[in-house]
Amino acid sequence: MSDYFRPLVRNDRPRPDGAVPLAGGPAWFSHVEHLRRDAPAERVPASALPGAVLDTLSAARPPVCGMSFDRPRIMGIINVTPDSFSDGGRFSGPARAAAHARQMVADGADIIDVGGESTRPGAAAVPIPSEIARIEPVITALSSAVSVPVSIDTRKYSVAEAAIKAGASLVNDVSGFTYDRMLGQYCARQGLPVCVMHASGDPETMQDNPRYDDVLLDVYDFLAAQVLMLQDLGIPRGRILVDPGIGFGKNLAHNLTILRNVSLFHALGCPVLVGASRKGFIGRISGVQDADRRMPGSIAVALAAVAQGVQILRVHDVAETAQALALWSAVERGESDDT
Ligand code: HH2
Repeated sequence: MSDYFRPLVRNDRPRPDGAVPLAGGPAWFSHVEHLRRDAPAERVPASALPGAVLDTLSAARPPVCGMSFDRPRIMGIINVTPDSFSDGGRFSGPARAAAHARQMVADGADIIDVGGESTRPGAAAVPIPSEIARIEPVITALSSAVSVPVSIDTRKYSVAEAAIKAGASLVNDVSGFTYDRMLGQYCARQGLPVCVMHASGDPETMQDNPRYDDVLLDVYDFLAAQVLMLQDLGIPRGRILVDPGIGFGKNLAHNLTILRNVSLFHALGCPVLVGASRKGFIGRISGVQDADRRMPGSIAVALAAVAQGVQILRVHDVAETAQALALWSAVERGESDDT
């Protein structure tokens, strides 16, 4: 791919004549940034875009797991791992996980993401039987405890299969369907929605000097190729979420470049998910070493992402994120229960 089009997303009202809705949602754009690897970026009006690009950027995204994308959605995180960087060990066991999930839903979570393998930098792979033993009873408990969909955060087909049988309904693969060839095939056979995330390298080594020609465009090309691969397997674009993978084989400058330009990923025609919650770059910039104390920075990043039309935020702090989104929407878009 040689031409990339990043919508310059706006949220203010009223929309001017010629404003194009972004992904059929409340955000809009009238101009895009035309990016190329071998030429400076140019600002061009939306009216000058090739028809297919304009259609992809503006078309409404179909609901995924019953979630429509007319407002930002919150994915609450439950890690049933002893070693996750922020909540490791805290929610292991079905009863504690179910209580936490119930609270997250009451606080505004639209989907709960359960993971049984830490993917923090330096983490070692977990054997499949251990990962299944961690997630299966928790997903079974969550299926009756909460009314929202549950997703399984795994790179492995056998783990996904056990999770789906236990009641999960979306597969979130941080390897972008590169780790286990059978996972994509399984999701296609089962008609499951998926989240395809970019990672450079595996968790054990991914932060050892990550390099890109152009981080934004390289991540975009990877996701574009994986979306095509998943479509070839039989998963329609409308069932695919895309995620640039903040912190996965990316240094501080890489993370910031992606976040600053995250609206580019709307050109893939799929809802965009961002998971920045409590991650290391927030600690680097804020000087806060304790991951549990990075909620304010996480919310700042979440709001910057929704300002660029990101549809799903993967977060630890659901209540705080929901409150921040409600206020942001009320101020920026004039949307509140009282209007
Ligand atoms: N980040 C983590 C895990 N899964 N999935 C998606 N789609 N996007 C992400 O950014 C993402 C993810 C890592 O964060 P966390 O689950 O909090 O920690 P750990 O991997 O240590 O369990």
